Amino acid sequence: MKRVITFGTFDVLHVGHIRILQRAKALGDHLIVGISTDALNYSKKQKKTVYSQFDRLEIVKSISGVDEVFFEHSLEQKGDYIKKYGADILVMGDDWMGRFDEFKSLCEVIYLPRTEGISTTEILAEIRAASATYA
Ligand code: C2G
Repeated sequence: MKRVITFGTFDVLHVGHIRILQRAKALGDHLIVGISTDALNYSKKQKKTVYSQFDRLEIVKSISGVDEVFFEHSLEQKGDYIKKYGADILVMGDDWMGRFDEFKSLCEVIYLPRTEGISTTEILAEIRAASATYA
């Protein structure tokens, strides 16, 4: 039984999020997903998410292949989460390349290529542009 852990904000869920969760699950048998809280996300990106942490957690929990979800309160606690959930593999998108190598002492660390051409930021920009057009 290989336990895989990954983390994210997963705001305005899109195919890039879905694919990294599917590929993470394919590396093991049990997928655990840490959802960054609204406070952590604000501290990281200085902007509010569109969906609350509770909605983002519920949405990710409903994705087939996701076995467990929890709230990620700080980037610094990753080692504790890896130990608490007994993860064998930490998976992140390659936009985080090298940032979590320190955890190679605890588990395998794998960076997967991001899905190009889609991001929550781009989606929100398109919606703003569209609403300006039709306003
Ligand atoms: N992702 C992807 N392709 C995209 C967009 C995102 O593969 N087009 C991946 C990211 O690389 C990340 C995951 O989807 O592994 C979640 O992305 P975000 O919701 O943007 O989360 P992020 O801000 O990277 O938060 O502890 C780390 C943070 O919680 C990660």
